Amino acid sequence: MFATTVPPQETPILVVTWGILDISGTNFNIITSSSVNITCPNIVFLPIANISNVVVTPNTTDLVEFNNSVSLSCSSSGSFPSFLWLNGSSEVTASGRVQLTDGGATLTIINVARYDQGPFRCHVFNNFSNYTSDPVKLSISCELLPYSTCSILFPSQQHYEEGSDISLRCSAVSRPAAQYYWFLNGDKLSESGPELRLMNLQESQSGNYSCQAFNNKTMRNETSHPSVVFILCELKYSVVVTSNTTVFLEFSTSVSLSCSTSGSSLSFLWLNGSSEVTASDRVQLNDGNSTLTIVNVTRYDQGPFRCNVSNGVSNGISQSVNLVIQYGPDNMSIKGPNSVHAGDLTMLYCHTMSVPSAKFTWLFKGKPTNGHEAVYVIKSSRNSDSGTYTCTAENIVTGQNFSDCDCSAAVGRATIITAGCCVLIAAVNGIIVYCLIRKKR
Ligand SMILES: *[C@@H]1O[C@H](CO)[C@@H](O)[C@H](O)[C@H]1NC(C)=O
Ligand SMILES: *[C@@H]1O[C@H](CO)[C@@H](O)[C@H](O)[C@H]1NC(C)=O
Ligand SMILES: *[C@@H]1O[C@H](CO)[C@@H](O)[C@H](O)[C@H]1NC(C)=O
Ligand SMILES: *[C@@H]1O[C@H](CO)[C@@H](O)[C@H](O)[C@H]1NC(C)=O
Ligand SMILES: *[C@@H]1O[C@H](CO)[C@@H](O)[C@H](O)[C@H]1NC(C)=O
Ligand SMILES: *[C@@H]1O[C@H](CO)[C@@H](O)[C@H](O)[C@H]1NC(C)=O
Ligand SMILES: CC(=O)N[C@H]1CO[C@H](CO)[C@@H](O)[C@@H]1O
Repeated sequence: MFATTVPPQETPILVVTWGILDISGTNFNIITSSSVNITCPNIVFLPIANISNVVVTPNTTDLVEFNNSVSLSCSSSGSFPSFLWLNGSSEVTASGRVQLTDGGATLTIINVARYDQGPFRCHVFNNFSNYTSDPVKLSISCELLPYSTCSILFPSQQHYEEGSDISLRCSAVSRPAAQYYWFLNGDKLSESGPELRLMNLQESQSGNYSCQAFNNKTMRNETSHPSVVFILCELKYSVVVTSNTTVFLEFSTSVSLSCSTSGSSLSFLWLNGSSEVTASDRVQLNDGNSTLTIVNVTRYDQGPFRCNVSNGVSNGISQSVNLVIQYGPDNMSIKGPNSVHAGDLTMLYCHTMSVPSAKFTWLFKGKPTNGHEAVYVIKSSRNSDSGTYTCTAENIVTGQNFSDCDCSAAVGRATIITAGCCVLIAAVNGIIVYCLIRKKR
C-alpha cells in the first residue's frame, strides 16, 4: 500500500492517489490505483503493523483416537494476517477430515488419528512480516490397533530344559502404553509387565502362554495367540525292558517286551541289534511304541533288543535283552569218511541245530554204545566194526524237563528226535562207509 500527495493547486484540494504496489522481489508494480480529490487537508496515515504474538490454542487436550475432533485456533497481532499451518515440516492442506476455516486461522481435525499428534505450528504473515507460533503437540490416546497382536518373543526353541531360565516378551501398539497381563493355560498369572521371566523352569510350567495388552484409557484389551512352551526334564531313571514270559519256544511263544521309564512326552524306538524294529504281521508296536510284541517267535528273534527313549532333550537306552529261543533239533546231518582201512582212526560226525544243545546217543546195530557226543570215535577200525551206526539227537527241553517251570506253553511239547545212520561195510581191503539221514520220527 502506498500513498502520494500532490502539491495543492489554487484551490486547497489535496489529490490523493492510492493503490496497491507489488513489492515482491525487486519489482515495483502498481496493481491497482485511483485518485481522489479531498477537500479536507487533515490526512492521517495509519502505520501497517508487523505480525507478532502468534499463539496456537487447541480447544481440547484430552483426545482419544477416532472418538474426538479438535480445533486449533491461531491468534496473532498485526495487520492483514494470512495463515499457514504446518504439521511437522509439511504444510497442512484441507481434506475431508482436515478443515481450515476463519480465513485459515482455525484448523479442525475431525476424528483424530494417532498420527495427528503434530507438532502443529501456525505461520502468520503479511507483506512485511511473518511470525511462526511455538509448536503444539496433541496427545492422542489410541486404541490397541485391531491389526496389532501381542506377540510373545523368546529364544525360539521348541523345548526348554528343566531348570533353565527364559523370558517371554509381549508387545502391543498402544498409547498410552499398554499394561500387560500374562496367562498360562488361560489362568491369569500374578506377574505383569511386558516381560515375563520364568526362572528355574519346572515341567509343570509347560503350557500355553498368552499375554493380554490393556489400554486403560480406551479400556480396550487384546490377547495374543498362545505360545506353547514345552519344558522337559532330563530322563532321571533308567529305561527298563520287561518281558511277559521267560520261556521262548520257537513258533509257539508270543512275547511282549515293555519299555518303561519316567517322564512325559516320550517317544520310543526299539532296536533289534543295530537296526530299528519296524512293525509287520508278526511284529506289533503298541502303547505309543512302548510295547513290542512278537507273535510266534522264531530262532532269529533272539535280539539283542534295546529300547531307546527320547523326550527331545535327552534320551536313554535300556540294557540289551536277549531272548533265548529254544528250538530243534533239526537240520540234522551225519558224516563219515568215504572209506576206512583196518587199523584207521574213524570218526563219525552227527550235526544238528538245537537250543539248548542236543544230547547225542549212538546205537550200533540197534544196541546202545557209550558214545554220547556229536562225534563217535572208533580208535582202530576192525571188520567187526562193520554195521549200522545210528545217531540220535535229543533236545532235553520237554515238558518233563521243565520241572522248574510252570509255563504251560512248554508242557506237553514233544522232544524232537531226529535219527541218522552210517553203515560201515567190510570190503576186501577196507571198510566202505555210507552215511545218510535215515529217518525222523
Ligand atoms: C480534481 O480537481 C481537479 C482540479 O480542480 C480536476 O481537474 C479533476 O478532475 C478533479 N478530479 C476528480 C477525480 O474529481
Ligand atoms: C500430520 O502428519 C502425519 C505424517 O507426518 C500424517 O500422518 C497426519 O495425517 C498429518 N495430520 C494432519 C492433520 O495433517
Ligand atoms: C505275552 O504277551 C503276548 C501279547 O499280549 C501274548 O500273546 C502272550 O500270550 C503273552 N505270553 C505269556 C506267556 O503270557
Ligand atoms: C511309532 O514308531 C513309528 C516308526 O516305527 C512311527 O512312525 C510312529 O510315529 C511311532 N508312534 C508313536 C506314537 O510314537
Ligand atoms: C502262531 O502260531 C499259531 C500256532 O502254531 C498259528 O495258528 C498262528 O497262525 C501263528 N501266528 C502267526 C502270526 O504266525
Ligand atoms: C531281528 O533281526 C533279525 C535279523 O538280524 C531278523 O531276522 C528278525 O526278524 C528281527 N526280529 C524282529 C522282531 O525284528
Ligand atoms: C530233569 C529231567 O526230568 N530229565 C529227563 C528229561 O527227559 C529224559 C528223556 O525223556 C529223561 O531221561 C530225563 O530224566
